Amino acid sequence: MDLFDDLPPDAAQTPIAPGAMLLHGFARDGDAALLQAVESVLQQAPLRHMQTPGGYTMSVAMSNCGPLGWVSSASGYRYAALDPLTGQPWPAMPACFLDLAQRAAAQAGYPHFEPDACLINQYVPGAKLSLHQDKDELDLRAPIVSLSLGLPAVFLFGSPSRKDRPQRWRLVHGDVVVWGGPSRLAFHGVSALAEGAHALLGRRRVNLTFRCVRKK
Ligand code: MD3
Ligand code: FE
Repeated sequence: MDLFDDLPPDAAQTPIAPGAMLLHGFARDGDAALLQAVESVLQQAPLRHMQTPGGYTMSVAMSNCGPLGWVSSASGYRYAALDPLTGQPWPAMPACFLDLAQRAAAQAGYPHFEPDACLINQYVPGAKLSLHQDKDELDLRAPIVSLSLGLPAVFLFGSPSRKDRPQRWRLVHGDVVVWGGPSRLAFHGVSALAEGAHALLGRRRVNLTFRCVRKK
């Protein structure tokens, strides 16, 4: 059962922690256009399973759009202007991505959000993301905006200290979360995706994260 089933799409928002706001179903209306833009980006910059510096292959498949993209390899994590797979710049950020990210950030109290990177994560059942911090971005005053599409996921949200036990939040299709202020450096991750099929995306979950990497 979904507690918010009988609310209009933009009526509900839940504070997760200081600086972190969950906007329930914020992107549900534009989902078809967003998904079409995702597929167009992925045609130019295909999903790939990156290596971690520790020598593992990530279960989440990734790509990027916008001026900078997050890449991981045996030599470390970094943001890069060129896709190492194609040697080309990452595809431009689709207008509907930027519009969604800016409207969500403004709704959560960040009116001047100008992301220069968008990481695309694709999960199939069983894929997961271990607890980590996102701290490769130079502008830590800016929030990160995340959009979930497709199968639901259990999102793990800890504090800026790894020792606290993380909270669990269920993120569903169309949910947008804005992570800023004291939450910006919190540890977070995603539990192994459960089996299922989504009406629009099928057997997968796609997550977009909008980031400000360069200082403004
Ligand atoms: C909280 N992605 O790409 S989105 C990531 O669902 C990442 O694919 C997850 O963690 C996913 O780095 C979670 C929510 C999220 C993203 C970035 C954050 C939460 C965050 C940065 C700081 C604090
Ligand atoms: Fe992250």
